[in-house]
Amino acid sequence: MNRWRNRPSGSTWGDFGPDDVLGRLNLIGPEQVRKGIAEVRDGKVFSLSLPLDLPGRTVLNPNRFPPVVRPSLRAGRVNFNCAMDVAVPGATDVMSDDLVVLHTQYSTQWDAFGHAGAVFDADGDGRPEPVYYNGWRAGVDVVGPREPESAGLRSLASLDGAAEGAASTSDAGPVSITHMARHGVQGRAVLVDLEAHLGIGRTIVGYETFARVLEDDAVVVEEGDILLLHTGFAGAVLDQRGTPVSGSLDVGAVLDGADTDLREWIRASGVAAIAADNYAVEAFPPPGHQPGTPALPLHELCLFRLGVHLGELWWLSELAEHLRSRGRSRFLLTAPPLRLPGATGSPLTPIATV
Ligand code: UVW
Repeated sequence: MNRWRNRPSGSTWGDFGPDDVLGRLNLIGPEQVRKGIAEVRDGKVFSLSLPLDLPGRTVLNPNRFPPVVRPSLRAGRVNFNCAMDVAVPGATDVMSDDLVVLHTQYSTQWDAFGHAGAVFDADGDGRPEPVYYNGWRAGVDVVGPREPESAGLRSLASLDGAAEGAASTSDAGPVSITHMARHGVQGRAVLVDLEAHLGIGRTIVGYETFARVLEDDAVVVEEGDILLLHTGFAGAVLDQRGTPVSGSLDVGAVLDGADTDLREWIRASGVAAIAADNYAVEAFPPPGHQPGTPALPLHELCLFRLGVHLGELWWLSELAEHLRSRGRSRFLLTAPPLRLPGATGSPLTPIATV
């Protein structure tokens, strides 16, 4: 029996099977990989990740912090520039080892479907409930603590169960990022260069503007392609060298996630995933937000309805420049997240091969 009776309008729920966890990644199979490989001509590779300690500070999101890197311990000593002699008497090695506390969506990242669900009456009982892509349920399939004491950085002071791998307090299960990692992410990608047309000023891009850019650059997007949006935002991040201040990153293009025509284009295009070099891909908070509608309408469309992963804060400027100089927009993208069980997102180092 299905977990849901009501399917959100325009969604892909059930299209890839009742228990699907991959969404439109299902469209990336051998044919799509071959199409990506056919785009490799120059033999040049671009790394599409920012340093993961950027944007810097907490200007973009007060709840996400730069990574914390600390040495681990060895025989009760600090395991950094550590004489191995402390563990193996007489040994001449010098060892360093560390741990990282990482907010998965702080920098270059993929969002999993579990990052954004919706309050929706999926079971048809007349009462909306919190639910995710393909009807996976909050509190049943996607579980986490209720008390703030078990979340956030402060809760790390007590890591009871860590040695047994039992100190985690949340698990996004079927909508966690681990499924994307298991599937792998490699295929044909298409870059739309919004910065080249709109500049670095803050622009909210609806369908009309988006379609004009596609037409001007003769960009063709087909089913199964991964869509990349270059806005120049990550260039501003790099320029600010980890010390942005309030308002200094209000730059570059963002999509208007509530624009009906743009939403329809994304649905009908069959894009398998979307990644941008900006924060949130879409305008957040959205201008003129109406109560009873999502605060992140593009997230709601992509992660909740369509099963389309979203990437943010990728570094795309060098790739965009190269493609423009060659009059191209397509390339091979290799972009798996970390295989991190239970997480709602993951940092990554995407690679473009052109
Ligand atoms: C928010 O969480 C507000 O945005 P995003 O997930 O897109 O970074």
